Formats: sequence, structure tokens, C-alpha cells
Amino acid sequence: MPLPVPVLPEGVDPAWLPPAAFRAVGGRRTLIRGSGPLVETVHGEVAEACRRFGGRVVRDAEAEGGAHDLVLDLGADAPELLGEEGFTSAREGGTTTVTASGGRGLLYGLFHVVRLGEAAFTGEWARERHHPALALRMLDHWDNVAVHPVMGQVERGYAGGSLFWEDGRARGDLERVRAYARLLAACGINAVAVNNVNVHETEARLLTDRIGEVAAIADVLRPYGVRTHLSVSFAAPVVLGGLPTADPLDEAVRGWWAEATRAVYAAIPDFGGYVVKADSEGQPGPFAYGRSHADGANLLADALEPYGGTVHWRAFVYDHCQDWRDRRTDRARAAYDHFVPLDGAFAANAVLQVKHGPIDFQVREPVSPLIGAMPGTPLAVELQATQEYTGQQRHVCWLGPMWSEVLRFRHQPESSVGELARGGLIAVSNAGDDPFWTGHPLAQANLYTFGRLAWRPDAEPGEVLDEWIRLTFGPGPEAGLHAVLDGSWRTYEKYTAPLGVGFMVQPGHHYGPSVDGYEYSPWGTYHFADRDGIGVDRSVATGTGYAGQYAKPWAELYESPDTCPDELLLFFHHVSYGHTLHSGKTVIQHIYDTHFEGVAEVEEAREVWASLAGLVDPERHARVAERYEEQLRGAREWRDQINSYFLRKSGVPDELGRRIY
Ligand code: GCW
Repeated sequence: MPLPVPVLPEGVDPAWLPPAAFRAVGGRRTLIRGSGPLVETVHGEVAEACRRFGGRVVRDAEAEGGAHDLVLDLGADAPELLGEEGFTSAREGGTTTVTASGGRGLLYGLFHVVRLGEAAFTGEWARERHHPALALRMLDHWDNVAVHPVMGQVERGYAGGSLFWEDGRARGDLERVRAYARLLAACGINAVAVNNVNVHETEARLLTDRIGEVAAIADVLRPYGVRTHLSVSFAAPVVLGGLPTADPLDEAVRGWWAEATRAVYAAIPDFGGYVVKADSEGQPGPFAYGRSHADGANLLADALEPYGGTVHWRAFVYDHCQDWRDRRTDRARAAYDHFVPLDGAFAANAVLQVKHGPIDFQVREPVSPLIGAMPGTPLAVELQATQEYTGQQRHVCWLGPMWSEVLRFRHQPESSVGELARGGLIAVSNAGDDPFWTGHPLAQANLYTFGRLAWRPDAEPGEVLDEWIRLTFGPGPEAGLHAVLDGSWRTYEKYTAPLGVGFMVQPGHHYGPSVDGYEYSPWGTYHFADRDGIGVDRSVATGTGYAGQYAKPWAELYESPDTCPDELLLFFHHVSYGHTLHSGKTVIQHIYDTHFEGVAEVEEAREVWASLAGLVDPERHARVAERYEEQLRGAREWRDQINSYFLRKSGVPDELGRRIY
């Protein structure tokens, strides 16, 4: 039986799968071959498209000769090496053929055809192979089951409540989750962790007596090829099992995890595995027992191993109680210092999940040196789609170019970050129960781009953006949309913290400027501005030595302010305001100029958006227009606070004599 496509609740935006995106497929004659649950999903999709656009779809058993415009073929002659997720596509003699050897491959092949639109049925081409570069393409949801007194329903969530949880339990009606799974499949995402990595009391119990709720979610994600993962507490044997210890080398603890994991698989046979934040920002971990993080990760890896599951062990381990007076402790060094000595000690199904930068998802950071320094460990790279530090989905900030820079970065010539991320690419989700899914309608582009880059880390981000625009908006507003999104990350960078120095945000919620907000805090995120200069000396010669964590040539390049790229100068060096950048400007003049430019660029983008009024549906248009007002207000606030702060500190006037307060 074909699986009916999910019905969107009234008023919910169809995002990149509006009915019109299926016009080309829906008007054609399609033959589907093969069997299995995902074939039913594919059938349901094509049947719905045909219902709308007048085409027809048959299964192999019913086919009585006759011509087909599209053949979706599972099994049969599918070439080897395609794997469960790959597919081929070819067009010959008026028929487009997609073959796959696994159900997910067939589904991805269908969405490939949908993306091509009419082009899928035009001309001829020889067999092309498509398969994902990375086997795991996952979203981590920082969703709480019970509303947290400080962090709310979704930690760092800017898109309403959780898609999965409400009022302390799994939602009874999961139709919207089904629609979410469908959107994820259409951009290639195949795994979701359904709860926050900060595992509070209620959430800890999802692992045991509340696993049924997770299973219900898994049931609706599965038909779209999305596997379910769970964040668990390292202290679970104590808090749930009543054991006196969670020591990873204790036999009773090992037995407890083995039994708990057996029960999880009894409820969710294709369960993906655990995500763990241990010894990080107050979460429990192996340090309490004098054990290493490899001991901790391997404990869970061993429990998951019989079922083919994976533990994603986060490398976000640092001292969050440091003394701002102590300039030798450097948070940027922490992940490398903790984990590199453990290279080779992790089990094959223990994946170390590393944030892309060494600090915390700032608008500009160097690529984490850890990623290039653990050849004997499966690594996953974590990005942040939720815009905690990049405008909280009130500002337009399309992160495609930043992510692409990270994925193409080469610590050493042999391999890019995209290739080193053998354990997968992960993003903290930016979606919630908001009618536009992501609060800001244009933030949908980040979710989509993430999925496509996880499939092909070397994809051209601008092309992915155009793909998203075409699917979501159809013909008409493409040029305007491209214009407002393409440069939006650099615009955001211009009006916020300069030259890679980071933070300068309001403490706690992290929205809006506060130059010294974290300067005297225990969090390890400082800029050290004084009357003469600014920046953090992370050189080996005179600073914290962080630059030395890179392989050559980066270690040398970052070591000296003469060779360090401008955009990272203040991340690596403390320099005077008069220091001349490669651009030819002084640091202080750069700060003034970029902050004026950033605001001007937002003003311009707002105008471009206004000009799209008749070309974009009214609700979307209005929501974005409203957010541009807030973005402009926010950008001006950033500009004026940053410029005033540095004029007052340095006493150096703006060469152009613009208004600074
Ligand atoms: O970016 C920081 C956030 C925390 C988050 C933490 C992490 C889930 O401010 O809210 O906690 O990182 O990645 O664990």
C-alpha cells in the first residue's frame, strides 16, 4: 500500500516541498519496480503528485507494456557499490530511469528527479551515479521534553516549541513530524537525535521507561529513511539504575548499559545510537571516576556494538570555570589537549563529534585543529544551524559559505575536512513548531544547505542555494532571493565582533552586542581590548601556543601576524589599533568601515526584499519584512556599540569622520 504523503497542519509552510515542485513528475507516466517499506513511500509521493497534475503511476505487477516517462527501479539490475543510499539516473529513448539497490536510494533518486524538474525529462544522458560522500547526515535537536526553567522547550531554539515534545511528553499527533522527515529526506538527511545533549531529569528517562515515546517518533521518521538517535546521560546507571557508580570500568555499570541498550533495540530495531555530552558544562562524565573519555565512549560503544549502533561522543570539553585573570589557560586549546592523546583508543563504533571551530560556533573561527590530528579515530564534524551566535533567526545569515569553507579546509594537502569527517556531518537543528519551521523563513535555507553539503561536502554552496530557492519559491523572485542570502553571512560578520575575535554578545541569551559582556566571566571567551590594542595572543612564541596545534603550513601561517589571514587576525594575535592589515587598512579603520558597511548592506537587502512583494507569497513576505526591521535595528545597535567602544578605548578618530557616539 502506498504511504500517503503527510498532511501539513493548516497554515504550515511547505518549505522546499510545495506541491508545485512535483509538477514535472506529477504530469508523467511513472513505473515503480520493487518492494519494501520505502518503495511504498516513493509510491505515495508519486501518486500524490499524479493526483494533482494528471499523470499516472503503476507498479511492476500492473504494468502492461506501454511507455513510461519515468522508471523508479529498486533492485533488479542496480549496479553494485551503490549501497543502501546511492542511485543512478539515466535518460534514453524518452524514458528517465532511476535505479537503486536500497529503499533510501530510491527515495533519494525520486527527490533528485523532483529537483531537476522539467530537466529530468528533457534530452538524454548516460547513466550517472549518485551517492552520499558521508554515510551519516544528522541533525541534533537540543529539544527538552519538559520545559526547562532557563532554556525553555528548545535550548537555543528560535523557531517556537519542539516538533517532537510538548507539555512534558511526546506529541500525540506526529503528522507534523512525518512532514519534517519528508523535508529532511528531500535534502538527504538520514538521522535525527531527538533530545538535547544537556540531558535533564525527565529526558534521562527516555532511555528506559519512556523509550516508548522515542519509538513512536522513530516509527514516523523511518518511512522517510531517517534513523533515530538519543542523547543520554553518562550518569544514567546512577540516576536511573540506582547503582552507586557510573564508572565505565565497573562490571555492574557495563551490565546496566548492556541491558538498557538491549531494551532500546527491542523497542526500536533500527535505533542509530547514543549522543553524549560528558564532562562538559556541568554534565556528568568519566573524569569523576578518574577514567578517560575513551573509557567512557567505549563503554557505550560496547553496549551498542551487538546491534550495529554508534555512540557520538562530543569533544566539546573545556573548563567553563576559568579565571579571567589567568591568561595562560586557553579554551581554544581544550578539545585538542583532551582528545589528541587518546587517538587510536576509541572503539570503531565510537565517533568523536567535534565542533567545527575550537570555541563555539562564532561567526568566524579557524577550523578546529583536532579535526586534522586524530587519524586513528572516527570523527564527525558538528555545525550549528540554529543561529545562536549568528542572529537567532531574526537576522538573515545563510551559513552555506562558512560551512563550505570549513568542509574544504585542508589541514594537510591529502584530505579536506569533508573527507576527514568519516563519522558524519551533524548540525544542531534550527527547526521547531513555528509555521515556517525555522522562525525566519529564509533560515530554511540553512537546513536545506546543511543536508546537501552533508551529501556532497565539496558542492558549490551558491548552487545549493539556487536549488533551494527554485524549489521553495518557483520562478520569479530568484535573483532577489539570491542577492539577499548569498552575502548575508559576511554582512553579519561585518557588523558584529571583528576579525575573528568572537563573542561580544550579551551574556546568557547571546543576542545583541555587549562588548565586555564576557570579558570578566569564567567562560574563557575574551578579547583583551585596552587603549592600545585588541586580540588574543595564541602564538607559540609569546601566547597560549594554540597556533602550534596545527599542522604545517597552518601552524606557521597563523603564528605570525604578518601571515595570519586578516579575518582571523584577532583570534590569533593581540595587535595595536594601528596595525596594518593585508587589506591596507588599519585594524581600527577596518572596524569602523566594516560596521558602517554591514548596516548599509542590511538596508540594501531590506530594499531588495521589499521589491519582491508581488513575487513571494504574502505571509512569507510579511514575516521576512518584519524580521528585516529587527535585523536593521540590531545591526545599527551593533555598529554603534562597537564603534563607540573602540573610539573611546583607542581615541583614534574615523578617517571619514562619520558619526560615532
Ligand atoms: O553553544 C553552547 C550553547 C549551549 C550548548 C553548548 C553545547 C547544549 O550555548 O547552549 O548546550 O554549546 O554545544 O553543548
